[in-house]
Amino acid sequence: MDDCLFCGIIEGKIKGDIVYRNDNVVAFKDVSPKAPVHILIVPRKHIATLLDATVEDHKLIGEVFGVANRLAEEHGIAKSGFRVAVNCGAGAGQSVFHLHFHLLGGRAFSWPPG
Ligand code: DGP
Repeated sequence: MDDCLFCGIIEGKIKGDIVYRNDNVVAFKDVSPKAPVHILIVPRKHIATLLDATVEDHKLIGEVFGVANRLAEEHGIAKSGFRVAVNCGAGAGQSVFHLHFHLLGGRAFSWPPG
């Protein structure tokens, strides 16, 4: 999608610190990290929010969690614990409307999140 920031990063039109890519998913460091490890795992397909994902997207979303596990291992946060979070909608804090999964680790997290 032309005016989408994350589509721009995925397509290489906008700079991003990419740590992983395959045919379906791209992962890059969050520009404003909230933890020592903060990576955004983003389906290449433009889906605005989690609510917009269809049954056809469920396999893709499953793949995202596999990528999260892999990146957690690679970035040394698998054993200490990590969080995968999705903000769905502005009310939940979503600011970029291209579905993405936050992979956070490297510090202790409280629950519930603020
Ligand atoms: P959310 O608030 O859940 O929609 O998360 C959006 C995240 O995207 C937020 O943590 C900051 C990050 N972000 C915003 N602009 C950029 C950018 O230009 N590059 C990168 N790498 N991350 C960005």
